[in-house]
Amino acid sequence: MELLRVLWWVSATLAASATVPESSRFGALWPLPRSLHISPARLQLAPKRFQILHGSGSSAGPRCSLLQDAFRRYYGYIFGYSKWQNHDEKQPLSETELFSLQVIITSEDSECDKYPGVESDESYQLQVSEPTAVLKASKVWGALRGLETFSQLVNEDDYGSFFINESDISDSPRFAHRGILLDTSRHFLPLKSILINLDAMAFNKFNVFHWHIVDDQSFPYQSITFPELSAQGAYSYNHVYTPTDVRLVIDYARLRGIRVIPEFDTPGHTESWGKGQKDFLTPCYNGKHPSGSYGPVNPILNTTYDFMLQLLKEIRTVFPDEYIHLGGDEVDFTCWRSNPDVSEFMKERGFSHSYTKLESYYIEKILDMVSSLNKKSIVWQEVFDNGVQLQPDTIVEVWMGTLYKEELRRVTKEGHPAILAAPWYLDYISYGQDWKKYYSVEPLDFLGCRAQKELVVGGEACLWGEYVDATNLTPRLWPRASAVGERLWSSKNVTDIADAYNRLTEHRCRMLRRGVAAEPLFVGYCSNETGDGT
Ligand SMILES: *[C@@H]1O[C@H](CO)[C@@H](O)[C@H](O)[C@H]1NC(C)=O
Ligand SMILES: *[C@@H]1O[C@H](CO)[C@@H](O)[C@H](O)[C@H]1NC(C)=O
Ligand SMILES: *[C@@H]1O[C@H](CO)[C@@H](O)[C@H](O)[C@H]1NC(C)=O
Ligand SMILES: CC(=O)N[C@H]1CO[C@H](CO)[C@@H](O)[C@@H]1O
Repeated sequence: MELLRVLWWVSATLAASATVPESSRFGALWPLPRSLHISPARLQLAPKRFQILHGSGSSAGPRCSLLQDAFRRYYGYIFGYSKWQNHDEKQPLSETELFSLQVIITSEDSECDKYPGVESDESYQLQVSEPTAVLKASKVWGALRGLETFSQLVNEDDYGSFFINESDISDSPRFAHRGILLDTSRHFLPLKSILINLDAMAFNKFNVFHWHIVDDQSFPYQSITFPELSAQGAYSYNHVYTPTDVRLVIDYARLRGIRVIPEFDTPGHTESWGKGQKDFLTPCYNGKHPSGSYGPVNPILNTTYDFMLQLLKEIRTVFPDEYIHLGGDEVDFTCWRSNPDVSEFMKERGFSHSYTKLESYYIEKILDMVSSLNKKSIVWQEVFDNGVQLQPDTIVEVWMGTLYKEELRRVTKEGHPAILAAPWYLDYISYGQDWKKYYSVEPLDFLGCRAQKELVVGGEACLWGEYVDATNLTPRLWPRASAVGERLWSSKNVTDIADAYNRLTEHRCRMLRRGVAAEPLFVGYCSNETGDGT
């Protein structure tokens, strides 16, 4: 107790003495755009008159429902929370007025009806000056990011008037892959929680939902081909994602420029699969006899591969993304070692006693299946560490502990793309402002040449679900993940913690206003608050 008090006093004193840096006057932009000029000229917006619309010359017209939907949504974020919503709007505006935001998609193919991918262009230019602001983007994905930025520039004063400064912004992400991992196996997450977090992801310019959908504890994915997997493997018949649910998540994400990458983790982490798929798991032995318990996927049976091919064929059609995450982490060899049939199989193939060779044998087959289905794979780092023959474009996700810089060096030296997750395991919680730790990571701070650095496609904040369900998911994730969001979007030199603190504090209040129950960074309150956290 005493120690906590001291800690509190120290951090309170530090926070109070931090000077407010110049750039915090730029409003609460989060993540900070690449290039930003804000003028002192202030324009007023009248909610009843202001419009977000397609600009002339845009390749996306009113038929682009993705943008129509976004215009409605952002109009709501900008004006919808005003406590003055119904006050008399006839009062004359005292200042120069901004009448509209025109959104112009410049390239011939707006990609309005497509799904976002790792190559998607998210860049945009935003010019705010009277009488109309112009948002230009090559594709709809950049327009979505620019709408978010525009909405963050608008401020409401005490009397319910809305203002924006004349500004000139040019922006694009530093990394292409900016992900959030949610785990729906350790605890089932209701659809509503997933959707709210997709909203929050868009507010922070994240673009990948890594859906760790199944694991040892439960199998909530309802397969069309193998309905028994969830019928037997889910926590209950209520705890499943039907094909309609999955469709909804993918569509909701697409409208926000977010990719959905499902993870079907094998050969470990598969206990729940065994309930609905006979002979899929390895029977463990106690001496000469089966012990009744089961281990990882049984890699010695042909039926295993027949099943996996059928399942992957379904996954390929259900999830439109170019990538499937195949897991491959933390395979426990104890059960394989106990099983005499496995030993026999290994002897026949000359694996001697190398269980990593057996694991590789399995994973290489699965990787080949995925590429024969014209998809690409992501795997956890052990797959690379164990010397599995990867496809050249297989992405390695680096997650283990403190030696991640060395791992990034080795993965990229072999020419593989990498995603960094190790410093961003948000399920680890502690006292204080751990967002600063996440914020201070520099993903490219490892030994390697330029070509190696270019292989780092991005990173992910991971919220594993052992201690997380719908009650605490959102506050545990936000705004801690926002720190990762800015690190992956903004320029390398955006590292001023005091400035970030000021902007993030306001950004968190904005998330609250928009219905995301983000926890506080530290002491204080949110002004202009209408929802929780008043
Ligand atoms: C925005 O405009 C107001 C009013 O003119 C001014 O006080 C403020 O400094 C401007 N903000 C920036 C970042 O220039
Ligand atoms: C499994 O498949 C291999 C190769 O296709 C074949 O040679 C082998 O006989 C099959 N084993 C069984 C038990 O069917
Ligand atoms: C970061 O670097 C860019 C380009 O060198 C520069 O324009 C920008 O002002 C810098 N930003 C910060 C926050 O130092
Ligand atoms: C975001 C927002 O509307 N902020 C306003 C909250 O209220 C204060 C005054 O109490 C204004 O200065 C802010 O602009």
